Amino acid sequence: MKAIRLMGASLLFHQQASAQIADQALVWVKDPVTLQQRVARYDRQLHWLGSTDFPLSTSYTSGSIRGSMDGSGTFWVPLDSIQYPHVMRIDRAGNILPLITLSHYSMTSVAAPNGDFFFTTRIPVNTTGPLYCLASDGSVKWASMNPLTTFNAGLVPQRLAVSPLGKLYVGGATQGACSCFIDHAAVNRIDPTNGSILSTITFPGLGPGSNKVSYLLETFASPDDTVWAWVQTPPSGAFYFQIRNSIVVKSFPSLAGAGAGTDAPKVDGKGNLICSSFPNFPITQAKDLVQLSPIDGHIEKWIPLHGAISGLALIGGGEEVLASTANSIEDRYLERINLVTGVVSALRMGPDQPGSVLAGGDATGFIYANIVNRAGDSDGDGAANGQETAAGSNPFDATSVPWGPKVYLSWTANQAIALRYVDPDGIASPSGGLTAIDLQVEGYGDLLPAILPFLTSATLSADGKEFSVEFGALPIPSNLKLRFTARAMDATGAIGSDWAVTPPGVL
Ligand SMILES: [Ca+2]
Ligand SMILES: [Ca+2]
Repeated sequence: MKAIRLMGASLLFHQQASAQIADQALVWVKDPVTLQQRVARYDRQLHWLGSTDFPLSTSYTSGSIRGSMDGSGTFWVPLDSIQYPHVMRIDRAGNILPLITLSHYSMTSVAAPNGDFFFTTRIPVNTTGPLYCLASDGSVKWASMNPLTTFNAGLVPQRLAVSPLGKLYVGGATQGACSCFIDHAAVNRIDPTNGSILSTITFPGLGPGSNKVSYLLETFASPDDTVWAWVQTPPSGAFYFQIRNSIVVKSFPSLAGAGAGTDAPKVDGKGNLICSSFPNFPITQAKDLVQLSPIDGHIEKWIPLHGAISGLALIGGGEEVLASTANSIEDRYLERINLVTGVVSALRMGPDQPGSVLAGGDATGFIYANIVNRAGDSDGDGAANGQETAAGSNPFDATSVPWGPKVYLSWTANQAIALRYVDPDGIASPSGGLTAIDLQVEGYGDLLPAILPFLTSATLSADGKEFSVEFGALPIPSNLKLRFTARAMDATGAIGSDWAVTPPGVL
């Protein structure tokens, strides 16, 4: 019961240190009448931080834009416009930096560990343009058709992935050696310094007879330096193929799970695949968040959301997901899911945020920490980004560290508040155990002292590393629509936190 005696110690908590990459998510918003596009920024708890109009009116489908984050928190955006051959950059305060002008129309992007960016392009509409390599100052290092020469099936766009060790892959469609007009998905490994092809992997389909058509739907990187290819193989569904260097090391059927909207699945710090539920087109029907095992593709988690998923991004240490969802033009949400507890908190988007869709690619910077710069320490807390995402601690918050405490907040079926504290040092360890806990209610302060009389259970795990409490029969009105934030600090000053909206969980 040591932790219980520590209630009311919230003054011990200090302000979170700021990292170069802000803990926020970028959301595209588009006016359906004027087509004016803007970017809205939201924090981890779904507070609106600000909006910035795009400098150009554009006419693309906003959800398809896959941007990439750099080490300063600037988001590099291929405009995917047939009007403007520009790459747009948005800094962490929402400012639009000077546009970068290419000779072709950029479609999708990926960031590399050395600070370079790769962009696929087109020469308007259905003709593939060169693959571009841009330096961190926006200058063009090289632009070449060479990486794409094997993709002779005439389809755009190509898919891009860069592994944590900087291996560059581009995927597309080829007619294969038979030139028999049957498209095969293919992935080329490319020399990132000059665009030459190092190897080619093709993925024949599984259809009956000579119908071996297959389509590459996505490529995306994993923290273990592999890259996934998600391949549709009509009529038998889809498969995930895991590529290491130039070899397919594993494949399994896609039991569920697709990209969200037109974006790739996301990968957490342990390599799990986080995606939307529907296994095939039309993927806009997917209303459930799914976690797949990278071992054999089995479904580890299946969490219903409030609408069809149009965008996904991991945030914080990767135990949290943000999703944009919609049931109609008007009925749209920005949702936050705790993957450990399954608790969903949603913000219903107002009419002032038309067409809201989470930015594709790296909308939060999590991919930067988990894939692009695993060796870096973006928040200066002494733990490398990759070490933090592997442990589920926040690479952009110096108070959140792999050896620090965690807390998980949920409500039971009868609406008792359940708090679970986890500390790898041991909950009661004098050197690293918990020293303070609180339960902040937005606008009201620490609720923990007030609910102490309602404590109905308290359990310390046998190994002393987990402590669970429940507060039942609380006089809390239903549908309060308040954000609750539970925090725990340990003897080293490390802080773990979780938050949720009071049931039923929609703001
Ligand atoms: Ca760190
Ligand atoms: Ca950290």
